[in-house]
Amino acid sequence: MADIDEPNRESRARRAYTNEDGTIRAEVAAQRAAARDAEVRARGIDVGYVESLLERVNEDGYVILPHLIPPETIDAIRREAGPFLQHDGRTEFEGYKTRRIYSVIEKTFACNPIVDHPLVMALLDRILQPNYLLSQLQVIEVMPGEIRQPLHHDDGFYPFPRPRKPIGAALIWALDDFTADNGATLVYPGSHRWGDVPAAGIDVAKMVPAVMPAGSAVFFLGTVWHGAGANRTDRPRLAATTQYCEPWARQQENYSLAISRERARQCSEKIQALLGYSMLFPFIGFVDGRDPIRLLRDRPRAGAALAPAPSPARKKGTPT
Ligand SMILES: O=C(O)CCC(=O)C(=O)O
Repeated sequence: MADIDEPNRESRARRAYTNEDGTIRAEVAAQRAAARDAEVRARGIDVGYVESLLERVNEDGYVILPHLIPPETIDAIRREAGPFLQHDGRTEFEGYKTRRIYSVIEKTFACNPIVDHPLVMALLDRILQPNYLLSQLQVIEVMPGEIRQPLHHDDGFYPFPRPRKPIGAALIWALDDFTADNGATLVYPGSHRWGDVPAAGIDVAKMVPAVMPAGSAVFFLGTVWHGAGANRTDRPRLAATTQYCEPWARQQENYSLAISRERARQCSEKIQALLGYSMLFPFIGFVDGRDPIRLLRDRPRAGAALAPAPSPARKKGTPT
């Protein structure tokens, strides 16, 4: 008698993308890498350049990316975000002479070009798992007289001992020229390799200010110790930060609540995925057993909001 399960077993084998020990199969990894490089080339970026930047990141934990955005993008951020920069920080970490905007995409789309910047995506594609997430987007204005921010590393609140792989990566985008005097971010080269150390033991004199012209960004791993420098000038230092995390980690900003679906619908597909309209296949991030992108694509029918909750139905298989 024929084994009626055989065809299913075959198709399962065709779909399996992990080895029995849970690691990604070599041919699947190779296909993914080829697709990733093709996408990088399609965006007009030299794969060799991306690799050279990654070498710096592996060595130092960070790299400065010069001239990433044009003056028009900076002007738009300044114009649209400026009116929201009204309140000084509430803690030493936020900075009592520092102004910040959170939930930025709910307030302006002007920062969107930095969120899904092609070169940044190309770097993150090599560092984090597919469908990594945006964890924070802020505009930060360090005012004259601000003192140095407490030193930290951005994935420090995930409770895993160091040394370890980063759980995220971040950029500080210079929207004014960053100088050693106006609060350029201080980074500690090589600190991504450290074990667990107390911030008080770090020798600030060995930190390097990310001096760079407006429109550039410093890219660093979530394990790199850093902090905004003191602003000893009489002018504010404007910046933005984009922070990303693994798709299995919780985002710092709760974007499913902070950004409305109407705003998310107006973002690029990449930003939608970064906000959380994406999954780490097969089980992380699904909604009603399916890919959450459907929430943006399937518009509710008129009156749907008034409809009674659907009765539970048996579901089969994994989210698609
Ligand atoms: O503004 C800066 O230069 C760094 C800010 C930062 O690291 C943070 O707020 O987490």
